[in-house]
Amino acid sequence: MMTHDYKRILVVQDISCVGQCSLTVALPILSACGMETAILPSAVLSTHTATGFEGFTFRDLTDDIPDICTHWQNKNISFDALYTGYLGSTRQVEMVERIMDTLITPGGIKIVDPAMADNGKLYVGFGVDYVAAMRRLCARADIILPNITEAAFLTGLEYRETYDEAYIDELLQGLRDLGASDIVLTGVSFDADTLGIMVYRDGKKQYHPHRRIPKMFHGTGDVYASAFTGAYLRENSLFDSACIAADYTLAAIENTINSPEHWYGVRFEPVLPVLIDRLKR
Ligand code: PXL
Repeated sequence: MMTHDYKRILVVQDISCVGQCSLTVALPILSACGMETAILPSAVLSTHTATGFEGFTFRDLTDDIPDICTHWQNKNISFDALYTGYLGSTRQVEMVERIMDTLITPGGIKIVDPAMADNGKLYVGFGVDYVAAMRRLCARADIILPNITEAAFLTGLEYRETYDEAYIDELLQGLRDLGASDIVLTGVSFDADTLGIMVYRDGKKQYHPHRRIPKMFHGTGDVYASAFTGAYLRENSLFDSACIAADYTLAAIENTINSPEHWYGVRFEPVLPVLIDRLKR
């Protein structure tokens, strides 16, 4: 029997038609977690923008957003939570700030994945103005989910591949100084064999280490953030949600690692039961 709250969440991200990222990841994962999922597509791309898909199409939907939001307001449509990922333009980031004020019910959770960079580099198409706008959005969020690269861009601190806990503390402090509240920092590694998640809330840090898989997979940030959002909205604690999402993402990677033809994303769908089994009833 279904006992949990049935929540309606608004997800703002692009549609990458092929490539297993953003909305094609968020929708199935949040549905599996038992949420009603509404979408605001930020852009439509033929594929994602990573190496291997050169020549992708890109239609920015920024100009459609004000009318969509006005229609929703006229129909008294609102949302219990907001989850944002890859956005199509700097102006759009500002529009999402307005959505936080107008379309999310009071007390609704605002989760921002500042999906804009990885491995020390911004994604193709993003520049310093986008980073500045994303800083403002992160300041308004309840929970942000940056990786180390994104945290470095947001704080203006140097990106480092090897570091100690003092560097992580500096990143967390820098994010706090921006105005960010709860922080889930992904891809944190203190030795060669482990990777993990550092969770920060109310002056307290908690680390969830997990096995490091020596290969990068595209779209894992979106799998992680979507699973985290689903687990958190199903009333798991911040730390438990971070752990559940990490374990699920790892299962998706393990389900892909022996399929070299699947280079563009992770095969997360067949392992959805791993996520569902961990959610509170
Ligand atoms: O996974 C993040 C992401 C989302 N959407 C698009 C992307 C990327 C990462 O490269 O290109 C279009």
